[in-house]
Amino acid sequence: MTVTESAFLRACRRESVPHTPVWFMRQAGRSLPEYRKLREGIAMLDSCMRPDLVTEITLQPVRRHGVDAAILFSDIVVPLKAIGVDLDIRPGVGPVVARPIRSRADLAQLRPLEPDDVKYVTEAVGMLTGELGGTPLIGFAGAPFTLASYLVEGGPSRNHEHTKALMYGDPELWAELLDRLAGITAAFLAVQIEAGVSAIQLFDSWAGALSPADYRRAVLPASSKVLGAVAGSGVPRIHFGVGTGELLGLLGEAGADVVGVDWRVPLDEAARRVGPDKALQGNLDPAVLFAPRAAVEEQTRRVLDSAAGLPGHIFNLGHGVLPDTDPDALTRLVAYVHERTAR
Ligand code: 1CP
Repeated sequence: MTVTESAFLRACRRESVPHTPVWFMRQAGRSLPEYRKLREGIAMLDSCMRPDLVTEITLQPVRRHGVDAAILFSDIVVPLKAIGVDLDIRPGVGPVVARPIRSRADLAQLRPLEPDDVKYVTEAVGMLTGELGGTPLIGFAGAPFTLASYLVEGGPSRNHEHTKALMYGDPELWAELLDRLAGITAAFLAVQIEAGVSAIQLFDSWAGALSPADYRRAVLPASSKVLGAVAGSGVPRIHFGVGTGELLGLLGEAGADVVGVDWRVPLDEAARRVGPDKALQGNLDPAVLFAPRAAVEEQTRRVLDSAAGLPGHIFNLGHGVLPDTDPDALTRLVAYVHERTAR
């Protein structure tokens, strides 16, 4: 089977599929013992810059679970690190930024991204497309709002208070910050597409913190710029956020071919909110995988039933795999979705 005719890409294009394709956000990573072993003594960001490690870590969940797509092992802050922003990924915490961006002078940390800044990404994608055969590779980037949250807060944040203070308090500086991030993100996605990824996902993980009116005014223009910049590439664009039930229509409007849905809105209702001509991705609650097998299957059937009438469904979790998830539960889930949906 060619990549172009894979179940995953056919579903992105809303064509008929032999079975519902499945992959998991954060399918590579801490849930896998082979990942933990490989990462021993190597810092997260260092591992992202080593094409041999990136290739091996990306392939691990494909081999183990038989998922229908691979996702490049990287992180949303990699392009920021690549342009020289002083940041680190701390174990058990996440991205931490040395000098948070709060003023116009701080914007000087953000110069445009050149393809040469991320040669290791180009190299890793090249190695992976060789190894993956007919399995599509998904590239990704963080959306401007989610990246801005890390940059303005200086690290992970529950309430995004500094970010919102800037957004409401200095709309001009905010627009400039998001516009620069949109340029960096678009360039980072273009590098991955040029290197051979088959689809891209824009992660606006924290956009659910915003009201629809604020999202439309202060965030959508920048995300549209990113998605518009890669629209002509022929590569499907997945647009995802968490807690975005009230924003699903706007995520689609920003320019997606596939809208990612978390577990809070059933897929049939999500389809009504997103409107026609877009595929959907989701949306099993990642915590369901901690329940007994029969309960996992019951909840999986609920997701599949709510997607039954829709052309274009990619099965996924509503957010990333939780670190303590039993990897065998993931392998069983892939097989179960394939069996239940075989046509
Ligand atoms: O040392 C480690 O192992 C650190 C854990 C880790 C891993 C495995 C981090 C730190 N990032 C990653 C990889 C990663 N990050 C992937 C891998 C590919 C795959 O899915 O298999 C992806 C897609 C990301 C993207 C990412 N990073 C997002 C968007 C997706 C999401 O989960 O919403 C976000 C928000 C981040 C920031 C980040 N990086 C790492 C952590 C722990 C976090 C979240 C911190 C927070 O809660 O704010």
